[in-house]
Amino acid sequence: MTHTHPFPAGIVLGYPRIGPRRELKKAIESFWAGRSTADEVEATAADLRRRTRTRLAELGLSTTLPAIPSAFSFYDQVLDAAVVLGAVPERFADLRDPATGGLDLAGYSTVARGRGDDLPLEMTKWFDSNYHYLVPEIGPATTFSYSSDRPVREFAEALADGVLTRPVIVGPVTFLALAKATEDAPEDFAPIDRLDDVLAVYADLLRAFKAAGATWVQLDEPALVSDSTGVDTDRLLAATERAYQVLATELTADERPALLVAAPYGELRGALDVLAASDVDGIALDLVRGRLPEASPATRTALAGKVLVGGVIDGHNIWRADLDAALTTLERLEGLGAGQTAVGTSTSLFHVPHDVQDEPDLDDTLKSWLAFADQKVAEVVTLATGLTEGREAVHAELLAAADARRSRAEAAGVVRPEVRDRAAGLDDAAFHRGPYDDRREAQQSRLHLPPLPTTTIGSFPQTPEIRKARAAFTAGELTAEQYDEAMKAEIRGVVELQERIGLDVLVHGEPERNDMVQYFAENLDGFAVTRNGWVQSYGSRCTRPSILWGDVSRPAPITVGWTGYTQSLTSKPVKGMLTGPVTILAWSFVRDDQPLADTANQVALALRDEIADLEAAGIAIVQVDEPALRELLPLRAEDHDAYLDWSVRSFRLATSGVRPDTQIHTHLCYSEFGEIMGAIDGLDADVTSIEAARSKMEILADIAAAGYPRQVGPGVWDIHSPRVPSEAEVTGLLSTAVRDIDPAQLWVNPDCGLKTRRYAEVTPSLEHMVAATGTVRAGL
Ligand code: MET
Repeated sequence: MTHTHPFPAGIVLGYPRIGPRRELKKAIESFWAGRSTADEVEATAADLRRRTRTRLAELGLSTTLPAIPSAFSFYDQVLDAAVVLGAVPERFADLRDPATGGLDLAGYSTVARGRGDDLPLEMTKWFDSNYHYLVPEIGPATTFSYSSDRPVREFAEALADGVLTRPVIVGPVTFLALAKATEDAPEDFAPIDRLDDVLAVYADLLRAFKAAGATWVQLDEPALVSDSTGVDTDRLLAATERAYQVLATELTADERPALLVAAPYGELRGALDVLAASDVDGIALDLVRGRLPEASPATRTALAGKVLVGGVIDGHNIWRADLDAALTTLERLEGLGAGQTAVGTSTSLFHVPHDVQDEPDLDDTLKSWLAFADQKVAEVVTLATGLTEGREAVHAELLAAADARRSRAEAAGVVRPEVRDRAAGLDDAAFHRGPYDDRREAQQSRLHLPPLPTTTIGSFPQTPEIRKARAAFTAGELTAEQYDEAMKAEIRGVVELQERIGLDVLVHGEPERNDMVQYFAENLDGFAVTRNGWVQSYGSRCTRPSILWGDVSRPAPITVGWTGYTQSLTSKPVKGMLTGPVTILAWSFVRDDQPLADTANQVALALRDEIADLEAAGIAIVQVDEPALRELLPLRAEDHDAYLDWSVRSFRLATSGVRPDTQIHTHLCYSEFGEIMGAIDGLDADVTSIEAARSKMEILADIAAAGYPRQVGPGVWDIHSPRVPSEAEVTGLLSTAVRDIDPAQLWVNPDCGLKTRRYAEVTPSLEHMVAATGTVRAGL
């Protein structure tokens, strides 16, 4: 019943795995490219794991109690769990080792990345983070067997190195809640139906950990804080009860390590009572996103035999914690009477970069307000000391944290009255344009576009030449004038190509942008950018989120020069290209000292000014990209309306300052249109482009059914793969489209920007798109 193994006073739920210099990314990409062997990648990975352990120990985590997580992954933790369970889709069955059922590194990579017509596992967002996991495919016929001892070997490797770690694996309920049913599964099948079969393998894994000497294992169950996984709450709670009946009770405490169930990203609510009533040995709560629980008397009694980890250090953001407040929260958590109260991070630290001390370009004052992963580990250690030895023991650290917060609150630029006054003085009119019908007419008589106008989403290939020029400019080898000239030459090429192909609305191709968010961050006040602040987005892909630390304003026009130059080259309309406020927030580390809605409106006002300048420069169409609109949707349905309300308002604030004859476009990427249809309508954009090629335009039926009145550009070319769609294929998609919705509402464009593609794919694909449009137009 009670945990028999000692638990440390402070832990982190997980740590970045990509390496301070993206060592893992480089190693695995070189393996994929055939430049290194699997053994070489394994050696790099083992070295990285060892350095991580050493670092975490140096920072003060225990090496004799399981404070340090063993939570490595070559690609994704959900894929790792699927591999342990042997749950690899049928189309990859040949990759499995005939003896164990496991995958070698090449096979594992193939499941993650696909081969030929065998599509990889689908990728989707991990809770409300910007990390993407691979979606397991589970059907009635999926076989489960303990197929990979890799996690156990990694635990043993650490132990042999003198460090008792705590293995971390995605828990059974979350694994199944995040899985999707295989295509051949009957309608009424859900992956969670397979719970018992999966539990049998988890039991094998736990026995293996025990045999290897693990004292505690962490099972990550973030599905328990969400009502958006597709499994309804009652089913989720029943599955939780069953899962931990099997793993914690039926598998006795002698047969397995102690179990810590971690629930990052939100509040456990009813699931806390279920876990408390089970025989799991510990529960880790996210006390950054969630409130302190009001446990029932029964739950309090049950907690007396358990470890409760208070996740008070934010794993999601990069600000130094208010240690005093965190300690108070922990003291109140102690009041729940758990057998032991420990300190933790709210989530794994893999959402934040490694080390703020590794940022030579960041301003020292700004640096003093920040905590990346290593600083957060130190915060956990401080709080653990405070909790066990009393506040006095960490007096100096608490004071230093308070000083940093004071410095931040008072610093120039954090609060700028002129920015605040402008936002406070907005009236409702700032969020509204005139009636759509009037706008449509005014825009048509200004633009004279043919039916089914053709365009692209903005970016053209980021060629090696562009990257080289940017690197040379950053290194000081090119002057600003030379760099400008290189970009202009690129733009001329992109314009010529679009004119030759015969597109109706042109773009400049975004050669000057390293990244659609960082570019704006570099050009707005209130942001800072990092040099080494990489975080994993998926697989080997990393992003370097900017830091939004102060009140935002636009010191000077940003895109007007480039867009105006482009327009001067052509008589076709050129579409101005901006990133929307929600996406800028979603893909940055955002200040935590004011509501997101207020921050979004500051960004929106800066964009509003930019759009006004574009309009004044004669630009008739402006696209404001919001691919992250759906991404920030809260995990609990009850919070959706409030989020959609402020996010939609910020878009409208950015875009409502224009004349009726200026056309506003937006691009949303994802095809999950249905559930936020109301919000999309609320954006009031004249034209909305969306991803639709993979789902064969299914989305249009929903749009028609909803009576959506404005124009849409469903993507006709899936740009995520190097495949070139044939003219016939695009003609087919467009023929469906003109049947499903009024052709007067329809635009023709690819699914997304073309920056990751090569011209060898872009040129023929766009040619096919334009030719197909001609055919379908002729039939209208
Ligand atoms: N305008 C951007 C581009 O074409 C939109 C990208 S959305 C992820 O690259």
